[in-house]
Amino acid sequence: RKLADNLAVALLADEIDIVLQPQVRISTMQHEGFEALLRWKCEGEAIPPQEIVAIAEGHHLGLQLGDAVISRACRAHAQMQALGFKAGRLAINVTTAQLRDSEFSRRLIQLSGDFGLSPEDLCVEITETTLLDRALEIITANLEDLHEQGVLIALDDFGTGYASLTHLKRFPVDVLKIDRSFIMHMTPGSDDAAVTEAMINLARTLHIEVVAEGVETSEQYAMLREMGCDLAQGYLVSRPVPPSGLAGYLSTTTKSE
Ligand code: G
Ligand code: G
Ligand code: MN
Ligand code: NA
Repeated sequence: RKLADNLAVALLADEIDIVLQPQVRISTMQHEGFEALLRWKCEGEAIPPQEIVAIAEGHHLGLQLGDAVISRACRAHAQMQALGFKAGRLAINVTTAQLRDSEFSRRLIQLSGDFGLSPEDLCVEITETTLLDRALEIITANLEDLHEQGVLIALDDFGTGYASLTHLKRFPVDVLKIDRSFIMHMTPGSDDAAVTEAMINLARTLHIEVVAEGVETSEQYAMLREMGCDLAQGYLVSRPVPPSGLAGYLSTTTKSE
């Protein structure tokens, strides 16, 4: 199909883009890091990231796309570090298909190392469906290897899927990202506020760090602070920033050395 052909060409031409959305530590309001988000326009039309991933995986381009995102994100991170900024941790979304490759862990460390990043600079974001996959042995081996080397493992979109509490104990999950559908409708006394607080308390019990996604208002931020949530990501902090805008963003939030 046309989209798949264009995507294959874009991958060869290194035309896959990313934007980076900042995360801040709620208690101090200090910059903590970025999540890399895929962006690609086909003939002027922006294709949603999940659709890009689905097209790629339907045409044996999934690993190539994944590597392109990793390279782009690490390049942007390395450029910030070279300019004297503390870019912080770099979170990258990773699919089940990527983690089914027994070489994934080794390749991520290698690729990011080529850009001067160490494992401690990285966070791998997975979704709950990855933990329910049939190829669980390879996936678990990849996650455990990454975790042991110092890469953080984050469970994305938490609360929307079918992962159970046992998954949090069975897998090396370091970070929980509470899905923005909970944060969006969170008003004092609401069910969503109660559920969010319960997820935060659960994570704390298991010594897992919590990120709230889709934080748009200072009211939500204040409630999350009250609940003991660790990190916030969302339009209140910043929209996703293209690599060309990172220095500008970091110069207003952190001190260079
Ligand atoms: O950036 P946006 O809000 O449109 O992202 C929509 C969804 O696509 C999010 O759930 C996000 O996790 C996912 N996504 C964004 N970038 C990537 C990527 O590089 N790889 C994968 N697998 N998913 C991504
Ligand atoms: O599922 P994931 O968290 O990886 O996707 C993040 C997506 O959510 C990004 O595409 C980003 O553009 C979008 N997003 C980030 N912050 C906000 C926000 O505060 N409000 C809304 N509505 N969307 C957001
Ligand atoms: Mn994500
Ligand atoms: Na999400």
